Amino acid sequence: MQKIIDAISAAAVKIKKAIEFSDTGYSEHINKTGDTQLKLDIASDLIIEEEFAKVSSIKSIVSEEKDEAKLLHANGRYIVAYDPLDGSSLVDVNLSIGSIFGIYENGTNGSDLVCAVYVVYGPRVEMVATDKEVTLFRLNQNGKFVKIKEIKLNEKGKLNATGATQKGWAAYHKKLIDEIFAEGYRLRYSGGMVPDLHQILLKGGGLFSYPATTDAPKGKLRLLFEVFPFAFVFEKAGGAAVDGKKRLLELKPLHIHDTSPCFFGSNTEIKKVLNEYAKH
Ligand code: AHM
Ligand code: MG
Repeated sequence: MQKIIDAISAAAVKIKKAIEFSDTGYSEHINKTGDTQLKLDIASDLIIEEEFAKVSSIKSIVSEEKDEAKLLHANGRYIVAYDPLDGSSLVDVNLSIGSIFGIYENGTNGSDLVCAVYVVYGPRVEMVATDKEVTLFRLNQNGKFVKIKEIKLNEKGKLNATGATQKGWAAYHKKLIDEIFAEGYRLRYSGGMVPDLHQILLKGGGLFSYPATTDAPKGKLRLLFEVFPFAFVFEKAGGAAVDGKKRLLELKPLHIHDTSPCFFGSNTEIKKVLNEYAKH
């Protein structure tokens, strides 16, 4: 496992350079989810694939930017699913973006996840990885990630990150969000799930929601490379992650690019979600 985390660290240093200095324009390719890929999405995907190709324990990779899973080492043990550059459409406005990795064994159901890692490219580059605990690392001036601290969520937070187009929200979702704001929560939403969730984790808690909408009844965020890894991080940090009715990590995708409505947060906020959604 450490070799996989080292490969992610090496890829992150290269991706950070690509973000800073290479072309931020669009390519002519459209990925499986229907997004036109940025040249940076493709470059980041290749950087990660090159690093993972050196790690013999990785059997196959599944990328948001590839239509199909790709075999790397037939005798490998792990399947690594990743979003090479999540939130990449925010590069042109110079907001923070990230890379997300789920490391699975035997299959790619939520219950097969054994480790989750993400990297935030912000004013500083940080990496969060799960072991028994959730650990925050920061890139130092020598190009090495050094441990900063363990991340633990409080039982209740103060932030409310509300995703998806509001005109497509169900009335009961709007009621839930309005009630949370009425309790005094502050809005925090950049449109990049990595920095938005990182903020909730580091500021002690709150709620991030990306619900089903009328135009996207199964939500937008992808189970394998976005939803499951963050569900794993939130649970390990003492919080919770649900689809409205049940634990996200109990879901079994039928296809590698499947999506789900998702809610990540500290326990108090997730209980509110479950209570409201149980009525519908
Ligand atoms: P991407 O993988 O194409 O970058 O899309 C995922 C991003 C998430 O980072 C973010 O939470 C979400 O899309 C924002 O979507 P919206 O603009 O609909 O709120
Ligand atoms: Mg993404």
